[in-house]
Amino acid sequence: MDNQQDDIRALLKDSGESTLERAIAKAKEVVDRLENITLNIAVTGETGAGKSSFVNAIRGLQEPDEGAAPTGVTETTMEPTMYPHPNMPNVKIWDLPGIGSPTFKAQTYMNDVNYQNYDFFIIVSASRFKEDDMMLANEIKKEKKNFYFVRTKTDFDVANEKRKGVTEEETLQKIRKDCVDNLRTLGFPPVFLITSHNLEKFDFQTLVKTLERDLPEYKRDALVMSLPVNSKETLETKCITFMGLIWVVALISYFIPSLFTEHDVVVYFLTKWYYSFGLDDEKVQKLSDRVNKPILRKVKESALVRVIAEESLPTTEGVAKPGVAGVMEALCSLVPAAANTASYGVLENKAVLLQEGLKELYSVAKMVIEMAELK
Ligand SMILES: Nc1nc2c(ncn2[C@@H]2O[C@H](COP(=O)(O)OP(=O)(O)OP(=O)(O)O)[C@@H](O)[C@H]2O)c(=O)[nH]1
Ligand SMILES: [Mg+2]
Repeated sequence: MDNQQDDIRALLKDSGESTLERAIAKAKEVVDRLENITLNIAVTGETGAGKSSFVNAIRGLQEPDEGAAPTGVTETTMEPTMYPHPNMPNVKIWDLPGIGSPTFKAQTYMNDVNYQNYDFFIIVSASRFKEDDMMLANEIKKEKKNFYFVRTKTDFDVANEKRKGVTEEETLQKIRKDCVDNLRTLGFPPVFLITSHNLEKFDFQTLVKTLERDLPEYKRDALVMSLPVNSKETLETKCITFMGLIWVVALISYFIPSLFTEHDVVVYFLTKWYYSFGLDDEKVQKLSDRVNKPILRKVKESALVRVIAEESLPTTEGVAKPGVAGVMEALCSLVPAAANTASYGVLENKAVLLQEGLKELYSVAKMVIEMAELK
């Protein structure tokens, strides 16, 4: 009993509330928000700039993956098209038609694309930003929404210039200067250089950090959760965000498990984190193939990963639904003090099991990054 009191005190401390009732109410609020929050990201720019490729990249997809946006020289985006995130259907990335196309004139563009629907805009260009891009930025500003200039296909310029003996650093500097000069009438907004073919390179991380900084807290968590894992930094940000939810999951799981009628709360969240860390077979296999290393085999050395993978059946609703018994067993084996699955029902063990489960998933995901030699 004393242990349980200590444990409640620890959970209360993490919740920042003074009473158990208030902490439980706050945990419920956090879960409601996490489950129901939507994040709508608009991607726009002129025809052929690379909008659809960027939409795919931030969803961790590329053609010909199922559900990827069509790309290519003739695949013009004609209507605002919504692409849900593969594991988080509430995160929606909108592939907008290019501004200035015959049906989407600059003057009426914002209304034509229903600007109110979006949390922020990414304005993509593969060269200099044009008059239309700047006009759009001004319109977005008037509506008090945020916009971010993304200069894509940087890989292409770097490779071209390299052939002429120009270093990568010099090329990046030249593009940056060119974009900044070009956008001076807007007060020198930042420009993020990226390539949709490889988000590990150039400024993608800086873009993500900027978005995180600008978004309200609850939207930020949805963004962090949905990001493809392509660096240690992204992985750490995810892990810190999930660690901050342990008190929430532990309290809900113990006091109001009925909140999730169809799921065990602990298993549900661990499965979400497993997907968010990019540990599902499909993603790991793709990476294994890309870098030609047996990463999937290594990942399967973790009993927790194995059991989540074996027991989960991906659904179109997003997160899959693994059986509880196997996951419990794998979790308990990570915590010597909770050597049997009966202890799973005890409040004082919930937070410990969750924490150890999260640490295990994090360390496997870190190993994946290291094997794939991503930074
Ligand atoms: N090298 C390189 N090619 C890219 C990049 N992004 C897009 N492309 C290529 O550029 C072409 C056009 O890309 P899309 O993503 O279809 O461009 P879009 O803006 O959606 O085009 P529309 O829908 O026609 O307006 C495709 O052949 C892509 O493969 C990139 O970052 N690097
Ligand atoms: Mg397109």
